[in-house]
Amino acid sequence: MKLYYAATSPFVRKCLVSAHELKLRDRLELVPATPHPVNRDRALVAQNPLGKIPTLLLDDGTALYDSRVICEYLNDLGHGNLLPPPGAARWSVLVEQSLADGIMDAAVLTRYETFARPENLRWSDWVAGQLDKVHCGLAELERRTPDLAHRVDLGTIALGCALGYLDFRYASLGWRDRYPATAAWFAGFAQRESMRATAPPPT
Ligand SMILES: N[C@@H](CCC(=O)N[C@@H](CS)C(=O)NCC(=O)O)C(=O)O
Repeated sequence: MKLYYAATSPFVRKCLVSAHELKLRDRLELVPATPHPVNRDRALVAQNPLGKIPTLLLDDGTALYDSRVICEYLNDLGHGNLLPPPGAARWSVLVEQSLADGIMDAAVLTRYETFARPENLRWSDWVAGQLDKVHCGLAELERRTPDLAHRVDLGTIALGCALGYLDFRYASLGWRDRYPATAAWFAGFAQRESMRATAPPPT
């Protein structure tokens, strides 16, 4: 299987951490991609019309996207338990994944606004709105941390990748001061082999 990827993408990292946890990492061939909302990577668009990573190309040519679908596919392939069986616990994990994906979306969109968009077209209120999503998301995560201990599933993996991305791109946010329970949980989760092996490159 080929995974269209960039080492900086938190959504790709979700898939790679899942693959590590499921002992499937060796089955993935990484294909570097250069996704961009304006200068679209046409080789990637040929597999995924949205031109986004992660995109997983199966051996029979089927393309799977986005990260949620890929993680669920890997979990099925590896007969894993990254998703609980149908019921309340599953909905909770899926909401945590949505919360984490939303934080990552807001952070990635802010990055595009501040680095990809020409300076004269930038809108500071829009950036402030996205960063408010990040903070409201972190506040909700802080309330949920008692439920996260000792869990490795698509909820905790996604949340770990969201926090890792904030450290990578937004170290100046200083989120640990405002969300100490989250910081304590992440200190342990970030030490997992799957997280260490997929850390973003040094800036
Ligand atoms: N919902 C998607 C989001 C993926 C995403 O936004 N990826 C970014 C890179 S981190 C991307 O490919 N952006 C290119 C674009 O927006 O056109 C997922 O979960 O995979």
